[in-house]
Amino acid sequence: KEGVQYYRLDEIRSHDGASARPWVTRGTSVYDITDWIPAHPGGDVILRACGGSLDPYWDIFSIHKRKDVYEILEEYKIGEISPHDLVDGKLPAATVPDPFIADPERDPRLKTLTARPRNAETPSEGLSPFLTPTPLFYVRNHMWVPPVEPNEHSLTITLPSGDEKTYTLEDLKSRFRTHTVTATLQCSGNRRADMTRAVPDKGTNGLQWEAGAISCAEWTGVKLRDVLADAGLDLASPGPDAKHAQFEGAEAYGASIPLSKVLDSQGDVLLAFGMNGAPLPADHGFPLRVIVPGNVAARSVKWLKKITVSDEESTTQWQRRDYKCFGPNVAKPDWSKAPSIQEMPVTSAITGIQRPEAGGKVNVEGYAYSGGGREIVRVDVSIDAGKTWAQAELMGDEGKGSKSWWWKRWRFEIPDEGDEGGEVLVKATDESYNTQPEDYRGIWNQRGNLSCAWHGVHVGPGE
Ligand code: MTE
Ligand code: MO
Repeated sequence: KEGVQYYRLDEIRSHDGASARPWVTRGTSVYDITDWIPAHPGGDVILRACGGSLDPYWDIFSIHKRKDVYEILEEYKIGEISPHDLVDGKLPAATVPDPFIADPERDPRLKTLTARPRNAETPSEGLSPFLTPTPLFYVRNHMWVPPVEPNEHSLTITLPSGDEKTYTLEDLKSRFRTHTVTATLQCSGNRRADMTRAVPDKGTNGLQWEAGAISCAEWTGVKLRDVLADAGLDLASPGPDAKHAQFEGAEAYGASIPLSKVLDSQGDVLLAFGMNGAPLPADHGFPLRVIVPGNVAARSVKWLKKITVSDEESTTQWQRRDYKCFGPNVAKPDWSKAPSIQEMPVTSAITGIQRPEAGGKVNVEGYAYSGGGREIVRVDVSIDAGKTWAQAELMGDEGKGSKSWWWKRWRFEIPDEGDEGGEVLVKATDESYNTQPEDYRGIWNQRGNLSCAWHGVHVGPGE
């Protein structure tokens, strides 16, 4: 074509995320996006695609597949990929990067919702023990598992003063006291499918998790407050600009928590390198993640690279948008008007039903959990639609940590299920006497967050 500038793939590759002028391709077009990067709403994540094709990334971030985004990109077009590098007018598959190259093999027993990125819930058998077997721990990845070299991995901490300090993994392991904390992680979308079924006229947006976007493990690491003190933060008077601890993962995910949670000597916020007595697996943040016990799992940032102590919350969409709740009447939320979810409300679920071979009693079991380290004090079960209740037996599990950061397992025997069986309902109460709402109409929100109404499962012959 007349006047078209063509570029070879070798040259495009040299304009990667580390170069002075990063380029990307989309289809067969080439763009110099140097001037767009500072304005990119998703931040630096776009650098990952530079030097190659945007297409596999836009397949993940499907938000980009819109006319206005295409138009913005067109402003930066500088030419076309040379026909010498195309086969049948297209880039050969081998030259298109696979963002998921470092994703590990997964246990086939996990219940997969999406494979790329990996989102999978713990199956019933994994919800039964107090500590979830690591291969069955639920996985919630917004993007790919970032490739990391443990020997090269480091953590940089920036304080409001501008002071910066970088730690290798070895520094963290050798220079600080190691602690082990038992903590349940729960996704804000756990049990979203229940809300969707209960309010079918409105539905919810997001992954349709059943009751398995929750798991419990023993985490080993060093206390973030110890490391912040070493980095130069005055824990007793951190100053007016020290309000939030922002965390960044190696792929692009980020979130923050109030600094008060870190400073609390009973807050138990860990920089964790161990899970259930072994190194963290790739899916759960290898080699380093933050564990924020008692808070929504979205704050426990995996593949941790950077911590910034700041006067404001993390600016990511995961802090400022997605993980918030609004009234059931709100269709288009003003995101700035609600606080980010941190401590989650009390919830419970039925996760297993064991029926004896010939008649007899039916054993029902499940979990109950509350945020903020609030211990579960009671689990109530009803087999007559909530007219009468009885108490389930709480298992005596005890974890490690300053507060009750872990779930409580419970079991209940149904004396006689009758000929037809029926619905078993469960609700839990925490130490602050918070309890679960009866149904979903009053807590419905479009994102389907904090879906925590009474849980019901049909139990009966033939189930
Ligand atoms: N950290 C990074 N870097 N990337 C992510 O996608 N997902 C968050 C949180 N930390 C996420 C992350 C969310 S929403 C949840 S629920 C938990 O990780 C899930 O932790 P898990 O995969 O170890 O169960
Ligand atoms: Mo989550």
